[in-house]
Amino acid sequence: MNHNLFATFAKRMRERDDADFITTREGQRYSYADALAASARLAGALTGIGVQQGDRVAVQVDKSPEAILLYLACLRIGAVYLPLNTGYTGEEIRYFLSDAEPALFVCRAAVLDEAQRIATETGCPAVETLGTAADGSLMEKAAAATPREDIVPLGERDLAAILYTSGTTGRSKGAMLTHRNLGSNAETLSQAWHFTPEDRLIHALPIFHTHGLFVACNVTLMTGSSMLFLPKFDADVIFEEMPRGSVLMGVPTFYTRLVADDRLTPEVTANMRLFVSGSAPLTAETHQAFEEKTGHAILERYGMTETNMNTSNPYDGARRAGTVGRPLPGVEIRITDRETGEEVPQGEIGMLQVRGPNVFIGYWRMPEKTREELLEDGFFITGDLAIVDDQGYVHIVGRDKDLVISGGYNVYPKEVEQLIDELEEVYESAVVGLPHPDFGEGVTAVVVRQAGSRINEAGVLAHLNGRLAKYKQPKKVFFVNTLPRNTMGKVQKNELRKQLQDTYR
Ligand code: MLC
Ligand code: AMP
Repeated sequence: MNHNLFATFAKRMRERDDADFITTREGQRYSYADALAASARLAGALTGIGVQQGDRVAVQVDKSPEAILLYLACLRIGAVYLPLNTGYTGEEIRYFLSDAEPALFVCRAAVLDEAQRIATETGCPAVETLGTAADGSLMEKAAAATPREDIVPLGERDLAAILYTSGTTGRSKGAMLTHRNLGSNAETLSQAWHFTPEDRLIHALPIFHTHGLFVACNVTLMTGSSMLFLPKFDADVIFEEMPRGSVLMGVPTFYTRLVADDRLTPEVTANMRLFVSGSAPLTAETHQAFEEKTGHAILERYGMTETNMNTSNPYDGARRAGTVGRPLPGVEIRITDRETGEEVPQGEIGMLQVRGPNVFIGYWRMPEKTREELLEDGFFITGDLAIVDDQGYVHIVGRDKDLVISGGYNVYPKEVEQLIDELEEVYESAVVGLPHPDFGEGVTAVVVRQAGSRINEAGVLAHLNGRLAKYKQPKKVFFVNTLPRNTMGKVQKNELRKQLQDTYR
């Protein structure tokens, strides 16, 4: 049996033939037949460039249908797709390329010179460009290439993608996801959420993370439904499109913005059958306000880069505010004591661990990190604290990892602190997430100056600019004389969060 996920997709794509796969408001349209043909041409281009089975293809491009076709082309030939946030700076990209050693880096034309320089420095042999109007050197090569209609036979553990996720040490880890990981989750979700070929997903998420790439696109491909690709979340456009859409997937910020808008009514959402939220906690208030204004209960689910989706509120049945629902079919969870790893009694808070065909196979070239987090019995330690209630619903009550989630993007404080601490004028710093009305949590820095230093907020931010993606940069910088510490000398971030809790309210 060929475990190549593309073999599963191709079967459905052939059945759906001339039906819409991806459309845009600018008039681009790929039917499933078009997507099959275009992915074969792109696969031919990749082969011509020298990309072979198992090679990584790093991609930092603006959202476009062609980026998804490139993802499909990689699957087709067994290359490993490595999407990168468009916000990453050159310095961040240098790390990813040197760690992943891709055979090809696909970038935006505007940054080609810099990309070539970084590729040379990191030993990446090829750089191509891809634009948002089906343009760029990669598309030119695809037009001239001999299409590869074959689908490379693959085993269960062959990699489909590597997605980098930041770590508590400040060094990003590449989560290795297999064809089986992605395929099993797409199949499970399409059934759990009752997807049919008639669905039209309003796709406003970025396509370099699990949510917008795998949850949204793989579920669509699995069912042969269609997606309207929007460059980004824009409430005006969402309101215009909802009467022609059936599903919206979003991070909580999408929903807090929609709820705050007078245009949110039962009428405008009448054609929609499902609103999914995830990637960060959706507050019970937003859930309730959305239901009051539209009659739709948002379906909240819980996942991670390493695991794809683990739990989901039910399609039929109570979608309970403040919970992430029950484990998806095939996914096992257990709640354990943080110190001993033993399971705690039902109803008690503990570390959430998950196991299933959705769970990744390890961190790229980090066997020790993998052993720390992926246990021998197959359970993965999520770093999330949870309880399971008497009806089996999981409540995520906190995080054991030092992580801020801002508008659905993860920011590891360590990475920001290390950069701030590089400044000679800074003695030390602590970065925390504070309640933020729009982003859920706002990245905030608390800095202790060196004696005699006068560095201010602008000085700190200037140092981060260009080194860190914009969304990781603090929204505010505070200066204090000392950081609160416990008797072990550890900075008490809880204390800082308490003191500064009203900063953005
Ligand atoms: C943009 N900015 C952000 C930000 N997004 N700052 C902090 N956090 C964010 N998430 C910056 C901009 O650069 C800008 O800075 C300013 O904030 C205001 O921008 P905006 O125009 O209001 O933002 P917008 O473009 O509307 O983007 C907000 C957003 C977007 C929430 C729509 O960030 C988004 O689409 N997030 C989705 C992230 C996602 O897909 N996560 C899934 C991860 S997968 P300035 O200074 O230039 O004005 C995962 C697993 C799972 O977690 O379970 O799904
Ligand atoms: P990432 O590493 O970007 O995949 O982010 C995964 C993390 O996002 C999880 O470990 C959780 O902390 C958080 N997360 C995802 N979905 C939810 C949710 N519905 N509720 C609370 N936290 C969530």
